[in-house]
Amino acid sequence: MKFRRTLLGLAAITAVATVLATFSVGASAQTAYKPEYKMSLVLGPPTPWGMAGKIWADLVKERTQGRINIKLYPGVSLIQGDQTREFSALRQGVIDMAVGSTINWSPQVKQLNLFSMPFLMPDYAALDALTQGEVGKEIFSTIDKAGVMPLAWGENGYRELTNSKKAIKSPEDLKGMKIRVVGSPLFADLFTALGANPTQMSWADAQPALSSGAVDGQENPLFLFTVLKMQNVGQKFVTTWGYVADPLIFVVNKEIWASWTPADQAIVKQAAVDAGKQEIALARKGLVEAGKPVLKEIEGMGVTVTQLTPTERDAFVKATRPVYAKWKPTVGNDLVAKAEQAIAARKQ
Ligand code: X2X
Repeated sequence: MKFRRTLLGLAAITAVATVLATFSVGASAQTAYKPEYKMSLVLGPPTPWGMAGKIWADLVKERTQGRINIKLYPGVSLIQGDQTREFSALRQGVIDMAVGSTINWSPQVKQLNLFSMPFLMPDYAALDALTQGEVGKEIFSTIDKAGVMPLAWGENGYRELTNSKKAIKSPEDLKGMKIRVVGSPLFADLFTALGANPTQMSWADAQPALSSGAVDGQENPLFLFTVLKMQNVGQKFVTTWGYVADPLIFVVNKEIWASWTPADQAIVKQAAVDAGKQEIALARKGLVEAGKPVLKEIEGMGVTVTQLTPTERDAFVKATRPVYAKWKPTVGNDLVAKAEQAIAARKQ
């Protein structure tokens, strides 16, 4: 009897010791919190994605009572402005967290080119059908496997064409025009197929290239056009063609993620989801209301806005079909097929 009691006592002591050890590991992870976490952004406030980063950082600070303190680094300054290196830097821990564009991470995560497939997503419902459905989940698991923790979706938006030369209504109008394009080679293929002369460069280099006339045009969401006052760098013509839209993704470096308690992880994730929702509404403001007030605002800046008719738009769709076909296996035949199905089945 006495022997049994001793055994039970020993077992109890071992159990208590194990629990204590577990707690102290938890506690040491907590004390390893950094005084400040670095968030990378291509564009700071007042652009929608700067707002996304700011709302996220503010919510996290408030909800963790300052345990997690995030500083914004706009202009992708942690990687000297080279936005195509953002994903690798996140993986390596040069960057702790980011709200970034699918386009900029496409060189490392080929599946993210899905959102740059020309004329895949005809409207916001199509974009939402992807990000909020099975396709979105699959993309998140791909990012996770690629070594970065994905938490929520945001939005840069539909990318429209602007230039300093003339109103563009057909691929012929683009012939020979020098267009600045973003990081993924898909865009160079696209503009080459349209007869233009694409040059890949970072956004940091694009602004001086536009103002000096080294390039004639570019493509970016209209929200950025207004916030960055692109008419002042010679962009006098806008064509709304809605050929691609890029979502933003809220992510955290995996080691940083693992250093936080489960409770803090949950807070950071929920804050990203909440910030994403708010930011998507901001990014769509003026574009989803009747008459699209943003177009009026841009016209008010002395800019000619061309809205393509369905027939005019079709000519661009046809001219870029070979690019769609070329990139489908790179993005993943199954993933593209799933996306096409989700879009066909979307609620409008
Ligand atoms: O460089 C761009 O055009 C921008 C700001 O939209 C991206 O980072 C993809």
